[in-house]
Amino acid sequence: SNTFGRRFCFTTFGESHGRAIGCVVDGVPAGLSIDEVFIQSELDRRKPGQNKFATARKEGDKVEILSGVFEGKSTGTPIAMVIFNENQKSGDYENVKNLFRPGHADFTYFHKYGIRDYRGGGRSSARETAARVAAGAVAKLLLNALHVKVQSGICAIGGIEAQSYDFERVSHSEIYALDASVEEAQKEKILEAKNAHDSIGGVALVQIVGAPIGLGEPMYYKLDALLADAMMGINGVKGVEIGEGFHASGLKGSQNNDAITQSGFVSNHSGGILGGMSNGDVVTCKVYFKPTPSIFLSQETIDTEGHALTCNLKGRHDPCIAVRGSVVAESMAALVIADLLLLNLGTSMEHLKQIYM
Ligand code: FMN
Repeated sequence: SNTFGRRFCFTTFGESHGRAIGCVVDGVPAGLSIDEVFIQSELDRRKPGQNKFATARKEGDKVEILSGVFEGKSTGTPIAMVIFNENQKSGDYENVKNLFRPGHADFTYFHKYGIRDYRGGGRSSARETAARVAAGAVAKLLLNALHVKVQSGICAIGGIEAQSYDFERVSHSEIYALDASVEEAQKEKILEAKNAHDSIGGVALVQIVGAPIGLGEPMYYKLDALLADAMMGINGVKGVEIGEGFHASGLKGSQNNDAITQSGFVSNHSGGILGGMSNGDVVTCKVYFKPTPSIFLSQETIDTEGHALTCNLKGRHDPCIAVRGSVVAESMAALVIADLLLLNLGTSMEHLKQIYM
């Protein structure tokens, strides 16, 4: 499916080297101020070609709203947005059109569908994630109106981990680093990989601040399950941790439980989620990105007819997808919370009476 969400949901369309990409966001309540400058600024954070730590593909990523907005406000009808592709270099992909690039979706797309747009990875290209960021920006507008904040940044690159998290500095960092004390070493890791014609993995941290208690639907639409679904659905994401995450499996209950006092939770190992529902504390989620599959070293592969080949890639690629990926992860978190906020409305008679009586 190309659709995500139940009440606040979106569908994306488009390929990397097609005419355009875009999304249709449905379920946006009427009367939300749609700040186009803000939506564009979110796309600008994800857009390629901004510095030596990202791909050199230059895209303006100018978003155009086609429907669902009148006199600056949402009308309760589907909001369609389009971003035209500008800087495709499809010639770069001529030599790989019949072969399977290692680490890419070529192999599985070919076997599943028997046909694929090989130019720039087609639909499997992370170019599609620009549409998610556009949809996420609308979700963020809704969250802003309800005083819920979503923030993200890079906590690790190539195993170099942040020791502290400062979300205020992320927008001033070329790699969206959360910790100034390791930023240079993290940048060095990226450049080292890039100069060796290779790539490197990394980890983004996403936080949701100010979410009310009770977001998440037991049993099968839990907040943690939904966040994992949203994050694992991002290209190149191979792991998601909530709160203490994998580390909790090595702890004792006495170390991992968050004691509760009259003034709230003493710690936040739970990552703000208990029983699949937000507990009012900061929701924390770590998103693990693999290294970019496109590297400029010779690799072994086969073609669509099964012949053994050496794969030598051309083109322009992110040396570390986690950096721009962190913006996508933040957008997906906003989309999850917007969906759950709307789903939560029918939870109790008290809610319903507040709305209808
Ligand atoms: N993969 C590349 O080979 N080159 C890129 O320049 C590239 N840029 C990406 C940018 C972002 C923001 C994200 C989230 C991913 C990027 N990827 C890139 C990753 C691929 O899209 C992804 O690894 C591929 O589709 C295979 O899917 P999988 O890794 O989820 O299995």
